[in-house]
Amino acid sequence: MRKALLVLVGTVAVVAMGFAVAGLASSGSSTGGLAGTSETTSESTTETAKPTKWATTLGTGQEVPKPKGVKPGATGTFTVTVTEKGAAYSGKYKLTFRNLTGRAMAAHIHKGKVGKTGPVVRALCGPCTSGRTATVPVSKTVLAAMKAGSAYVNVHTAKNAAGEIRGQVRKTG
Ligand SMILES: [Cu+2]
Repeated sequence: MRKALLVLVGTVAVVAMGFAVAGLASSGSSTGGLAGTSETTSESTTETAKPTKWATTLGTGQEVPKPKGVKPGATGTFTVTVTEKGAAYSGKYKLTFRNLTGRAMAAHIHKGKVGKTGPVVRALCGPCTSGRTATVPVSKTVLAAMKAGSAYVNVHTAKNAAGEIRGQVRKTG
């Protein structure tokens, strides 16, 4: 009889300890452990999606072929912030230019190395006004070209239909 009671008490103690351990484990996992790990994961995902900044200064000297009848001080700037948007990207850009031979008929992002010409991979505007800001889709191809230093922006005029000022896009942030 006494032995049976001891066994019963022992069992209760073990069960109680079991609850205590289970309680610790569950409170531990909700405050630290797993929750902490998943927070870290989502933070690093956010970092991957952090917008990147790109820019270039456009000039007549970088244009290929060499533009004709250019004015002194013909120049421009292009900046773009690229943000991940689902499976694709969007780019908020600003384009400025001055001292061109005429109206800016069009501006594009082209794929091409310094000194080389290449196809348009993103139309920016046409005709264009200096100081323009807009948000456009940026494909993975365009972003890859930018990352590889193989993307340039140029502005076209009637006199220099192939492009009057140009700049190679570089990462700035
Ligand atoms: Cu162009």
